[in-house]
Amino acid sequence: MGIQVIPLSPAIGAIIEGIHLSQSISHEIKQFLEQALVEHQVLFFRNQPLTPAEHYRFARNFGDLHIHPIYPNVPEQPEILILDTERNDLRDNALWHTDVSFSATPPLGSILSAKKIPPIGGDTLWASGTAAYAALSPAIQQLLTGLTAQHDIAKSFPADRFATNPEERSRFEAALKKNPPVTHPVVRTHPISGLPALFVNEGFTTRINELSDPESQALLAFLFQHSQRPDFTVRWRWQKDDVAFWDNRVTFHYAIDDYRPQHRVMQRATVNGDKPYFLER
Ligand SMILES: O=C(O)CCC(=O)C(=O)O
Ligand SMILES: [Fe+2]
Repeated sequence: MGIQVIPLSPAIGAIIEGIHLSQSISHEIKQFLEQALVEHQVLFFRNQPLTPAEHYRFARNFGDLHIHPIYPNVPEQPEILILDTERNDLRDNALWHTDVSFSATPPLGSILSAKKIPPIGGDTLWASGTAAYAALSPAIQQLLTGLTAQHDIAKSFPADRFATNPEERSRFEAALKKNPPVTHPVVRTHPISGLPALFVNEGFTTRINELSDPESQALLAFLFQHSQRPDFTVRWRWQKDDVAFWDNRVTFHYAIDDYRPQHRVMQRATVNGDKPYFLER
Protein backbone atom coordinates (compact mmCIF):
# COMPACT_ATOMS: atom_id res chain seq x y z
CA MET A 1 0.00 0.00 0.00
CA GLY A 2 3.07 2.28 0.16
CA ILE A 3 2.34 3.14 3.77
CA GLN A 4 5.10 3.82 6.30
CA VAL A 5 4.77 3.49 10.07
CA ILE A 6 7.44 5.27 12.10
CA PRO A 7 7.12 4.51 15.83
CA LEU A 8 8.04 7.39 18.15
CA SER A 9 8.51 5.59 21.45
CA PRO A 10 8.18 2.00 22.69
CA ALA A 11 5.04 2.80 24.69
CA ILE A 12 3.04 5.06 22.43
CA GLY A 13 2.91 7.04 19.19
CA ALA A 14 3.70 6.52 15.50
CA ILE A 15 3.86 8.71 12.42
CA ILE A 16 1.91 7.34 9.45
CA GLU A 17 3.00 8.32 5.96
CA GLY A 18 1.45 7.57 2.59
CA ILE A 19 -2.27 8.06 3.30
CA HIS A 20 -4.32 11.06 2.17
CA LEU A 21 -6.94 11.69 4.82
CA SER A 22 -8.91 14.16 2.68
CA GLN A 23 -9.70 11.46 0.12
CA SER A 24 -11.99 8.54 0.73
CA ILE A 25 -10.04 5.54 2.02
CA SER A 26 -10.42 1.89 1.07
CA HIS A 27 -11.69 -0.75 3.48
CA GLU A 28 -8.14 -2.14 3.55
CA ILE A 29 -6.67 1.20 4.68
CA LYS A 30 -9.41 1.68 7.24
CA GLN A 31 -8.59 -1.72 8.75
CA PHE A 32 -4.89 -0.93 8.63
CA LEU A 33 -5.49 2.31 10.56
CA GLU A 34 -7.73 0.64 13.14
CA GLN A 35 -5.03 -1.93 13.78
CA ALA A 36 -2.24 0.69 13.91
CA LEU A 37 -4.34 2.71 16.35
CA VAL A 38 -4.63 -0.24 18.73
CA GLU A 39 -0.93 -0.98 18.43
CA HIS A 40 0.48 2.57 18.68
CA GLN A 41 -2.41 4.31 20.50
CA VAL A 42 -1.80 7.67 18.82
CA LEU A 43 -1.18 8.13 15.11
CA PHE A 44 0.28 11.31 13.63
CA PHE A 45 -0.09 12.49 10.02
CA ARG A 46 1.77 15.47 8.50
CA ASN A 47 0.44 17.87 5.84
CA GLN A 48 -3.20 16.83 5.85
CA PRO A 49 -5.31 19.96 5.36
CA LEU A 50 -8.91 18.95 6.13
CA THR A 51 -12.03 20.99 5.58
CA PRO A 52 -14.71 20.33 8.23
CA ALA A 53 -16.56 18.14 5.68
CA GLU A 54 -13.41 16.13 4.90
CA HIS A 55 -12.60 15.83 8.60
CA TYR A 56 -16.13 14.54 9.20
CA ARG A 57 -15.89 12.05 6.33
CA PHE A 58 -12.54 10.65 7.46
CA ALA A 59 -13.72 10.27 11.06
CA ARG A 60 -16.97 8.55 10.00
CA ASN A 61 -14.92 5.59 8.73
CA PHE A 62 -14.43 4.62 12.36
CA GLY A 63 -17.95 5.03 13.78
CA ASP A 64 -20.68 7.52 14.62
CA LEU A 65 -19.51 10.92 15.77
CA HIS A 66 -20.13 12.61 19.08
CA ILE A 67 -21.48 16.16 19.38
CA HIS A 68 -19.86 17.91 22.31
CA PRO A 69 -22.30 19.32 24.87
CA ILE A 70 -20.20 22.39 25.75
CA TYR A 71 -17.51 23.26 23.19
CA PRO A 72 -18.56 25.30 20.14
CA ASN A 73 -18.75 23.53 16.80
CA VAL A 74 -18.62 24.32 13.10
CA PRO A 75 -22.21 25.47 12.43
CA GLU A 76 -22.64 23.52 9.18
CA GLN A 77 -20.84 20.45 10.59
CA PRO A 78 -21.85 20.17 14.27
CA GLU A 79 -19.77 17.01 14.84
CA ILE A 80 -16.61 19.07 14.28
CA LEU A 81 -15.73 21.04 17.37
CA ILE A 82 -13.52 24.10 17.47
CA LEU A 83 -10.81 24.66 20.05
CA ASP A 84 -9.86 28.29 19.49
CA THR A 85 -7.97 30.15 22.21
CA GLU A 86 -9.63 33.41 21.17
CA ARG A 87 -13.12 31.95 21.62
CA ASN A 88 -12.82 29.63 24.60
CA ASP A 89 -11.03 29.16 27.83
CA LEU A 90 -9.07 26.00 27.06
CA ARG A 91 -6.95 25.91 30.21
CA ASP A 92 -8.54 22.65 31.24
CA ASN A 93 -6.92 20.79 28.39
CA ALA A 94 -3.62 21.47 30.19
CA LEU A 95 -4.52 18.67 32.53
CA TRP A 96 -4.21 14.94 31.86
CA HIS A 97 -7.55 13.67 30.66
CA THR A 98 -9.42 11.18 28.51
CA ASP A 99 -11.98 12.86 26.26
CA VAL A 100 -15.61 12.68 27.42
CA SER A 101 -14.96 9.99 30.04
CA PHE A 102 -17.99 11.51 31.82
CA SER A 103 -20.14 9.61 29.29
CA ALA A 104 -21.41 6.07 29.94
CA THR A 105 -19.92 5.21 26.53
CA PRO A 106 -16.77 7.35 26.18
CA PRO A 107 -15.34 7.98 22.70
CA LEU A 108 -13.31 5.30 20.95
CA GLY A 109 -11.04 7.96 19.53
CA SER A 110 -10.51 11.62 18.78
CA ILE A 111 -9.12 13.07 15.56
CA LEU A 112 -7.51 16.47 15.98
CA SER A 113 -6.49 18.75 13.11
CA ALA A 114 -4.12 21.69 13.62
CA LYS A 115 -5.45 24.86 11.98
CA LYS A 116 -3.32 27.56 13.60
CA ILE A 117 -0.21 26.82 15.61
CA PRO A 118 1.90 29.29 17.60
CA PRO A 119 5.49 29.74 16.36
CA ILE A 120 6.73 28.08 19.52
CA GLY A 121 4.92 26.08 22.21
CA GLY A 122 1.49 24.46 22.24
CA ASP A 123 2.75 20.88 22.07
CA THR A 124 0.46 18.04 23.16
CA LEU A 125 1.41 14.96 25.17
CA TRP A 126 -0.26 11.55 25.22
CA ALA A 127 0.25 8.80 27.79
CA SER A 128 -0.49 5.10 27.47
CA GLY A 129 -2.85 3.62 30.05
CA THR A 130 -1.78 0.11 29.05
CA ALA A 131 1.91 0.89 29.63
CA ALA A 132 1.01 2.57 32.94
CA TYR A 133 -0.98 -0.45 34.10
CA ALA A 134 1.71 -2.93 33.01
CA ALA A 135 4.33 -1.05 35.07
CA LEU A 136 2.39 -1.44 38.34
CA SER A 137 3.39 -4.17 40.78
CA PRO A 138 1.18 -7.29 40.78
CA ALA A 139 -0.04 -6.34 44.28
CA ILE A 140 -1.37 -2.95 43.12
CA GLN A 141 -2.77 -4.48 39.93
CA GLN A 142 -4.65 -6.94 42.14
CA LEU A 143 -5.93 -4.14 44.39
CA LEU A 144 -7.32 -2.24 41.40
CA THR A 145 -9.16 -5.27 40.05
CA GLY A 146 -12.86 -4.84 40.55
CA LEU A 147 -12.67 -1.19 41.69
CA THR A 148 -14.90 1.36 39.99
CA ALA A 149 -14.68 5.14 39.83
CA GLN A 150 -16.97 8.10 39.23
CA HIS A 151 -16.40 10.44 36.27
CA ASP A 152 -18.06 13.85 36.34
CA ILE A 153 -18.32 16.48 33.58
CA ALA A 154 -18.41 19.23 36.24
CA LYS A 155 -14.80 18.51 37.28
CA SER A 156 -13.37 19.99 34.06
CA PHE A 157 -16.18 22.33 33.09
CA PRO A 158 -16.91 24.56 36.11
CA ALA A 159 -19.87 26.97 35.87
CA ASP A 160 -17.79 30.07 36.63
CA ARG A 161 -15.87 29.61 33.36
CA PHE A 162 -18.30 27.83 31.05
CA ALA A 163 -21.55 29.59 31.96
CA THR A 164 -20.55 33.23 31.67
CA ASN A 165 -23.59 34.51 29.74
CA PRO A 166 -27.25 33.43 29.49
CA GLU A 167 -26.71 31.45 26.26
CA GLU A 168 -23.70 29.58 27.65
CA ARG A 169 -25.53 29.06 30.94
CA SER A 170 -28.50 27.31 29.36
CA ARG A 171 -26.20 25.06 27.26
CA PHE A 172 -24.09 24.37 30.34
CA GLU A 173 -27.06 23.50 32.54
CA ALA A 174 -28.48 21.21 29.86
CA ALA A 175 -25.07 19.49 29.56
CA LEU A 176 -24.91 18.83 33.30
CA LYS A 177 -28.47 17.57 33.41
CA LYS A 178 -27.88 15.25 30.45
CA ASN A 179 -24.58 13.98 31.88
CA PRO A 180 -24.93 12.95 35.53
CA PRO A 181 -21.79 11.33 37.02
CA VAL A 182 -21.09 7.85 35.66
CA THR A 183 -19.18 4.84 36.97
CA HIS A 184 -16.43 3.06 35.03
CA PRO A 185 -14.00 0.29 36.01
CA VAL A 186 -10.67 1.64 37.27
CA VAL A 187 -8.93 -0.85 34.97
CA ARG A 188 -10.44 -1.26 31.53
CA THR A 189 -9.96 -4.13 29.11
CA HIS A 190 -9.28 -2.92 25.58
CA PRO A 191 -12.11 -4.34 23.45
CA ILE A 192 -9.74 -5.28 20.59
CA SER A 193 -6.31 -6.00 22.11
CA GLY A 194 -7.75 -7.46 25.32
CA LEU A 195 -5.02 -5.64 27.27
CA PRO A 196 -5.81 -4.03 30.62
CA ALA A 197 -5.36 -0.25 30.90
CA LEU A 198 -5.67 2.30 33.69
CA PHE A 199 -8.89 4.20 33.12
CA VAL A 200 -8.94 6.99 35.70
CA ASN A 201 -8.00 10.51 34.63
CA GLU A 202 -7.38 13.76 36.42
CA GLY A 203 -9.78 15.67 34.16
CA PHE A 204 -12.98 13.86 35.07
CA THR A 205 -12.45 11.13 37.70
CA THR A 206 -13.68 12.27 41.11
CA ARG A 207 -13.61 9.22 43.40
CA ILE A 208 -13.19 5.48 43.70
CA ASN A 209 -16.53 4.10 44.82
CA GLU A 210 -15.39 1.21 47.02
CA LEU A 211 -12.94 3.28 49.15
CA SER A 212 -13.27 5.89 51.90
CA ASP A 213 -12.68 9.52 50.87
CA PRO A 214 -9.07 9.71 52.09
CA GLU A 215 -8.25 6.29 50.59
CA SER A 216 -9.80 7.29 47.28
CA GLN A 217 -7.95 10.60 47.19
CA ALA A 218 -4.61 8.99 47.98
CA LEU A 219 -5.00 6.18 45.46
CA LEU A 220 -6.21 8.49 42.69
CA ALA A 221 -3.34 10.91 43.37
CA PHE A 222 -0.91 8.02 43.03
CA LEU A 223 -2.54 6.67 39.86
CA PHE A 224 -2.64 10.11 38.19
CA GLN A 225 1.01 10.73 39.02
CA HIS A 226 2.04 7.24 37.95
CA SER A 227 0.26 7.42 34.58
CA GLN A 228 2.04 10.70 33.78
CA ARG A 229 5.51 9.15 33.96
CA PRO A 230 7.53 10.25 30.91
CA ASP A 231 8.20 6.57 30.12
CA PHE A 232 4.57 6.15 29.07
CA THR A 233 4.28 9.33 26.98
CA VAL A 234 4.90 10.85 23.58
CA ARG A 235 5.09 14.60 22.89
CA TRP A 236 4.06 16.11 19.58
CA ARG A 237 5.41 19.40 18.20
CA TRP A 238 2.58 20.54 15.92
CA GLN A 239 2.81 22.03 12.46
CA LYS A 240 -0.23 23.48 10.71
CA ASP A 241 -2.30 20.73 9.03
CA ASP A 242 -0.94 17.93 11.20
CA VAL A 243 -3.55 15.42 12.32
CA ALA A 244 -3.43 13.27 15.46
CA PHE A 245 -5.76 10.29 15.88
CA TRP A 246 -5.71 8.73 19.34
CA ASP A 247 -7.25 5.66 20.91
CA ASN A 248 -9.24 7.40 23.63
CA ARG A 249 -10.11 4.05 25.27
CA VAL A 250 -6.66 3.57 26.77
CA THR A 251 -4.84 6.93 26.67
CA PHE A 252 -4.62 10.27 28.44
CA HIS A 253 -3.51 13.55 26.90
CA TYR A 254 -2.37 17.01 27.97
CA ALA A 255 -2.31 20.17 25.81
CA ILE A 256 0.53 22.38 27.04
CA ASP A 257 -0.66 25.93 27.73
CA ASP A 258 2.67 27.78 27.32
CA TYR A 259 2.13 30.06 24.30
CA ARG A 260 -0.16 32.90 25.46
CA PRO A 261 -0.96 35.39 24.01
CA GLN A 262 -0.33 33.56 20.72
CA HIS A 263 -3.36 32.24 18.91
CA ARG A 264 -3.93 28.49 18.51
CA VAL A 265 -6.85 26.81 16.70
CA MET A 266 -7.62 23.11 16.47
CA GLN A 267 -10.59 21.18 15.08
CA ARG A 268 -11.69 17.85 16.49
CA ALA A 269 -13.92 14.98 15.46
CA THR A 270 -14.79 12.52 18.21
CA VAL A 271 -15.76 8.93 17.39
CA ASN A 272 -18.29 7.27 19.70
CA GLY A 273 -17.16 4.24 21.68
CA ASP A 274 -18.65 1.46 23.77
CA LYS A 275 -19.22 0.89 27.46
CA PRO A 276 -15.95 0.21 29.32
CA TYR A 277 -15.61 -3.19 31.00
CA PHE A 278 -13.00 -5.20 32.84
CA LEU A 279 -12.36 -8.89 32.17
CA GLU A 280 -10.21 -10.89 34.56
CA ARG A 281 -7.35 -12.50 32.60
O1 LIG B 1 -5.40 21.21 21.79
C1 LIG B 1 -4.87 20.11 21.92
O2 LIG B 1 -3.72 19.87 21.55
C2 LIG B 1 -5.65 18.98 22.53
C3 LIG B 1 -6.89 19.47 23.16
C4 LIG B 1 -7.72 18.35 23.69
O3 LIG B 1 -7.64 17.99 24.82
C5 LIG B 1 -8.60 17.65 22.76
O4 LIG B 1 -8.73 18.04 21.60
O5 LIG B 1 -9.22 16.67 23.18
FE1 LIG C 1 -8.91 16.28 25.12
